[in-house]
Amino acid sequence: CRVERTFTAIKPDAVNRGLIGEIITRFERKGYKLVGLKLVRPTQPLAETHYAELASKPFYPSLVQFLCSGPVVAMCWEGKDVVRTARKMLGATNPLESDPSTIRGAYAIDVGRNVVHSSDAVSTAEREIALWFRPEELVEWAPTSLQWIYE
Ligand code: DAT
Ligand code: MG
Repeated sequence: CRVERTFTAIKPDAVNRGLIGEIITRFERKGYKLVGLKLVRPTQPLAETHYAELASKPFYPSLVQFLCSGPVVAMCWEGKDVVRTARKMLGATNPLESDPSTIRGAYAIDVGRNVVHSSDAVSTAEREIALWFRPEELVEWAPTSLQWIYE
C-alpha cells in the first residue's frame, strides 16, 4: 500500500450539528496526517464541479444546493491506503446501510444528509484536492508520532 492523499469534507449538516470535532478526531486517532484544512462556503459552480459525474441523477440539483447551504470543512488527509480506508471509515453512502461503527452509521440517517464526503479513488482524490485547495494550502510536515504509527 502506498502513501496517498485524499479529499475529505465535513458537509453543512455535520457543521451545523456540531460534529466537526467528532469527525476530525476519528481520522486523527486512526493515525492519518492532516495536510490541508479550511472552512469553505462552497459556491454553486464549485459544488457542481465537485459532483459533476452525478449531473444526470435526479437528486443532483438538491445535492448541489445542499452542499452550498452552509459551511463545509475541506480537508486533505495523508497516509498509507488513506483513500480506501477513509471510505471504510465513512461507511455506505446510505447511512441506514452503514455499519453503526462508521461515521455515517453513527451520525446520520438520510442519504441526502450523510455528514461527510471522501474521494472514491486515488485519481478522484487528485482531482478533488486540486479543485478545493491551492498547492500552497497543503502543508508538508512530519508529526513526531509517525514512528509510533508506521513500523
Ligand atoms: P458517496 O458520497 O458515498 O461517494 P455518491 O458519490 O454516489 O456517494 O453520491 C454523492 C452524494 O450524493 C452522496 O453522499 C449523497 C447523495 N446521493 C447519492 N445517492 C443518492 C440518492 N439515491 N438519493 C439522494 N441523494 C443521493
Ligand atoms: Mg462519491
